[in-house]
Amino acid sequence: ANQPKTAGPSWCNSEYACMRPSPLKSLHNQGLVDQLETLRLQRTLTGGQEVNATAYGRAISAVKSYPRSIAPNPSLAASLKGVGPKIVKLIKQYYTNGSIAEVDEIRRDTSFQIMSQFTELYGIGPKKAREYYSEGCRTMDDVLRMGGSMGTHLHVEECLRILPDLRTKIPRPEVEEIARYIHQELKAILPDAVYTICGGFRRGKPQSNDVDIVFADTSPSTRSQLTAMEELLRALKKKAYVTHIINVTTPSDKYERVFSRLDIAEVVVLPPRSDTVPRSHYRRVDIIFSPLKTYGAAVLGWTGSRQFERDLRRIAQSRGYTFHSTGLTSNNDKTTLETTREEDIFSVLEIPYMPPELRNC
Ligand code: DGT
Ligand code: MG
Repeated sequence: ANQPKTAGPSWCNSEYACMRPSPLKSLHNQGLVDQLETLRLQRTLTGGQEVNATAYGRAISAVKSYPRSIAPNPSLAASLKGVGPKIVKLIKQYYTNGSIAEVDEIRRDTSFQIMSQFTELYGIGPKKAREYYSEGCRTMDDVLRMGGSMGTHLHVEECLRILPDLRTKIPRPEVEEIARYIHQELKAILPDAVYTICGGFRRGKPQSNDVDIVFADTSPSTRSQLTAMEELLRALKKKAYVTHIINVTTPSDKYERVFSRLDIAEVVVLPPRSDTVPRSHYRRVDIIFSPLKTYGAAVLGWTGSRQFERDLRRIAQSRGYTFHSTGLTSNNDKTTLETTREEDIFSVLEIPYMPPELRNC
């Protein structure tokens, strides 16, 4: 059997990030994590380097799960899973000089600043950000006028109007208020609907970029899920709570294999002022409807982090399953297991349950 290396407790040496407890912020090495994050973002935006964004992602995840300070002995970074010699050199540089020279350089670079801002726009990935930049775009305004959009249904002027709000982070009490409001409306359609607020909120982030809410109907319903979603959106629009519907999808639009149905509405809401909402902002909300039978998979799949999800899928494959927010499916007989609770998935895969606050890999 593999002996744990010297880096720390054996679990922090797992090759799967989803098995290593990873807090929101590293208690002892967050300064280093911030520096590596800049390198990862820069590699994502420019692409094609020897040490690419994925490699930095793995290294960041390893450092985040390391429960002690690396400062007294930076050489031990070499024993962390996913940290190669090139990154070890950078880590040593960080602890010797207080920063990584290339990071300082990147942060000063205006093209980097501009392109990373573009990717904050909904629907703009690194490739498009690069394209817009090389076509001469320097502001969000430029991008929108060049045809960059927040979903096809919004006009440029409309995007520009709500964009400053959407770029403002959402505090936790408002996230909860939004979920409560939508659930209240849904109860008129599905009285026995339950919900979980997923995404970064569930992982403990103090502020979120959007709200991800997974709903399930706990009573056998005559109404189809998609009809319920349509009715909900109609009701919310009528009250002017939902102001924009960016997109409504079912998995068949996105994936070839549909395990069980999952309907997603990407919307913009404008919560009215209240005690919890001192000033109204437009907010991005993802409303997800899951069958109760696979509710655990939907909640697990929508909680993230992205690195956590990536490695969870790898573990699932190694055990003969395919994991997706629509369910855990056996690769042998293609049956989708009943996973009403998240715990069901961990137990089938025979891995320890990881609380959401420790899934920030
Ligand atoms: P933020 O930026 O504060 O909203 O942070 P997160 O971590 O909530 O990021 P977000 O909202 O982009 O994604 C939350 C999780 O949901 C993420 O780990 C992956 C998952 N997710 C996001 N988009 C999709 C999607 O279209 N389909 C599925 N199945 N999962 C998604
Ligand atoms: Mg989110």
